This record gives sequence, C-alpha cells and structure tokens, in this order.
Amino acid sequence: MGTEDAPSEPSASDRAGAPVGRRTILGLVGLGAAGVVGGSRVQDLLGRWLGPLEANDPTGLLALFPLGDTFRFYSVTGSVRTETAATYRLSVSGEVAHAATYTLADLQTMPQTHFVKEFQCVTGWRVPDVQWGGVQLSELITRARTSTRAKAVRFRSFDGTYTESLTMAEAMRSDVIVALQMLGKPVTHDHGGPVRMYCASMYGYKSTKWLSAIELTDTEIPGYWETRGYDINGSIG
Ligand SMILES: Nc1nc2c(c(=O)[nH]1)N[C@H]1C(S)=C(S)[C@@H](COP(=O)(O)O)O[C@H]1N2
Ligand SMILES: [Mo]
Repeated sequence: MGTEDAPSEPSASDRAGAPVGRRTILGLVGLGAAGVVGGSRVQDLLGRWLGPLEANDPTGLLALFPLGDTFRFYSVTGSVRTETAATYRLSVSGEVAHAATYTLADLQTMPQTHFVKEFQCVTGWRVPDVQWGGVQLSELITRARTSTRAKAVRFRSFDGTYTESLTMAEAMRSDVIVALQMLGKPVTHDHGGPVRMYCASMYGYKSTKWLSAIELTDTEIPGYWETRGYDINGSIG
C-alpha cells in the first residue's frame, strides 16, 4: 500500500517551503520528544505539519514519529472552504427514487448513533477511544429508497477533490456513520466538519472529510487514494 506517486499534489514540503531532509527529520524527533514533556500543543502543531505527508511518504515511516496518540490533519487539497450550519448541504442522489438535500439541522434531527472507537490511518498512526456521533448512513440510504441497480455508494467532498466509495453491504453496517460529532463535540473544520464520514471498521482513508454528496451507483468506483494504490477494501485486519 501507499505506492502513490503524485508530484502534482500539495504536500507538506510545499507547505513548509522546503523539502523534508534528514536534518529536518532529526529535528522532528527532537520536537516529538519535546511534545511529550511540552504537552499536546507541540504535538498538535507538529501533527498538523506532518499530516499531508501521506501524500508523499510511501514508506509510511514519517507517520510513526513520536507524536503520541494524536490526530494528524489530512487534506489532499490546500485550503478548504468553511461550511457553517447555515450554508452546509448534503445531497443524496443517484440510483434512488427519492433524491434529497439535507441541511445540518435536518441531520441533527435524525436518530443519532454514538460509540467509542479507535481511529486508524493506514500509514500507522492511531488514536484510541474517540467518541463518535452521527446519523447511520443506512438511515439516509433507506430514506432515499434505492433502485435495484444500486450496488455501491460514492462519497464526495466539498474540498472539490476527495472521493471514496463503499459497497452496499459495507454502507449498510451500523458502525458506518455520517458523523456530526467526533472527540465528543461537533466535528471541527480541520477534521472535516461540519459533517464527515466515519467507517469504524476501516482505515481512515475510507472516511471522507467535508462530506458534500452521497451517490448511489451501480458499481463501486475507486476513490482518490484507491486510484493511487490503496486497496478499495479498507477493512482493518
Ligand atoms: N476530504 C478528505 N477526506 C479525507 C482525507 C483527505 O485528504 N481529504 N484523508 C483521509 C485519510 S488518509 C485519513 S487517515 C483521515 C484523516 O482524518 P483527520 O484529518 O481528521 O485526522 O481522513 C481521510 N479523509
Ligand atoms: Mo490515512
């Protein structure tokens, strides 16, 4: 996995204004150690800077720097526009009888599912015991009344670039949610808020951030990282 080679993508080195060299890496080890004594702030900043290395770190080794059990903020695009409770919309369309567009308030009024589950990126970092909450994807699919041609689900992001997919069987799992809550509070912008996917039994790349559209399709269409080498089956283990 992680054999992607996409020089046109924004990367951490673009952001930092310099390539990641050996001295930088040694410096990061020091900073990571400082994070242990200096508290989560250093780790947050470092994690934020290291995050996009998923775009150019085929070995995944950089993801194993001593940041502790902390989230990295990943985005394959540069900045992503902010959507608020007033502006956010989620469309459900494709092979359905009842296409719909939901506001954040619409989603908040639907039955909410809550659970605690580890978040795991395929490059090696993980965050245990994350509190998740949101609407089961199966609820939205059921409301849409799928046609017999619907065999898979495709996700789009309002970052304009990221896509993902699930088979219908995966999509109907009770632990696959359109997440409104993460870490026990509303999903922050950096984590893909106000609404992101969370597919609990799968690696992080299956969980689209800044979710804007859910499309029922007749075949499973490979997503962003899957056209760059990742397994379309993102199940952990
Ligand atoms: N829109 C979008 N969604 C995304 C990504 C991304 O770059 N853009 N990265 C994926 C990957 S590889 C991981 S591990 C998680 C990271 O989630 P986080 O940024 O909240 O830590 O988001 C996933 N969803
Ligand atoms: Mo990831």
